[in-house]
Amino acid sequence: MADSVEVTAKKIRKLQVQGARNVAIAAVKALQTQAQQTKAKTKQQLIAELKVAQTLLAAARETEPLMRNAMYYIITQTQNAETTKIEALKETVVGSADNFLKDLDASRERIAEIGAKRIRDSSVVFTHCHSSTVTRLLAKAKEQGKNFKVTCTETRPAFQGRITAKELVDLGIETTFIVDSAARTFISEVDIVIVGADAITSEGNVVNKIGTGGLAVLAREARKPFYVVSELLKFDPETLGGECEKIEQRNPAEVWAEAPKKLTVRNPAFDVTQNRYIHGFICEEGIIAPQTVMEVTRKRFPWLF
Ligand code: RUB
Repeated sequence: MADSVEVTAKKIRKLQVQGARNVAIAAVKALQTQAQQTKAKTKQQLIAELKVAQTLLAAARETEPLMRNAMYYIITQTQNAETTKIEALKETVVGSADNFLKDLDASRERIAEIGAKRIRDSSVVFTHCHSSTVTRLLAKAKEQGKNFKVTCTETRPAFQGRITAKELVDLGIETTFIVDSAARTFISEVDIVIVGADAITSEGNVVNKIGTGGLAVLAREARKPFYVVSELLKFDPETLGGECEKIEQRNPAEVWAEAPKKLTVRNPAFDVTQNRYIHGFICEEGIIAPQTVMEVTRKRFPWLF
């Protein structure tokens, strides 16, 4: 059985589970565990329990709409189930969670297939942070026998770029590792920039690891195409109602543990990349323009709106 809701929330908070997709998968599995272990006797009690879990998990990282959308889907399926029998409802939670995870896998595979076509032989790809979706796309291109190199940033302060670098080296991809502030120096040597996403807004902007927005501006200046790979379910429906995507502010000690007492250290986890810097979203429906993301998402996932 997967970790409990409490253990999962703690792991997510501490970045032991990181990346939007991995966070969502962990949360979905935690809801399954909750349903399997529940002592609830009525539908009302079970739903109430799931909602407490939903609040706890969502608060573990606030810039993760994929996790929120996943939990919303599972709980809504359970609420809408035409039964009050507790065993059947538990099965609904587990079954809809399994379906969600299966679809998520299929989406990533489709994204990898579509995106791999943009990796040309002898090209250099630039990426930032660690996105399991980007890694899968690069792995797919490598499986297809393409010969390319990757440059990746270390991604201060939590060094997720090291995860990317290790994965790419293990895949046999020639990889160059640089400090974040060297991005401008190396951007002229690359052919394409590909990053992941944590959130997509109704305007087609992207929220991703801090530094992504600056990288997009650099890519524009250097005339390099900048692509975002993302499952459409990273779309945040709340942004349609006027809410701004909340940017998680992490512990300043991650930046400098022994900082002087009177120093202000700030540590936002993410930033916003505006749609005008994005060549395209590589998603499960194809490569689409930022301005169309909301409509494409609405068509594929009407339950989200
Ligand atoms: C990770 C990050 C990733 C996205 C997409 O930030 O910004 O680019 O989450 O990842 P953190 P994926 O390490 O703070 O979670 O493609 O795996 O969903």
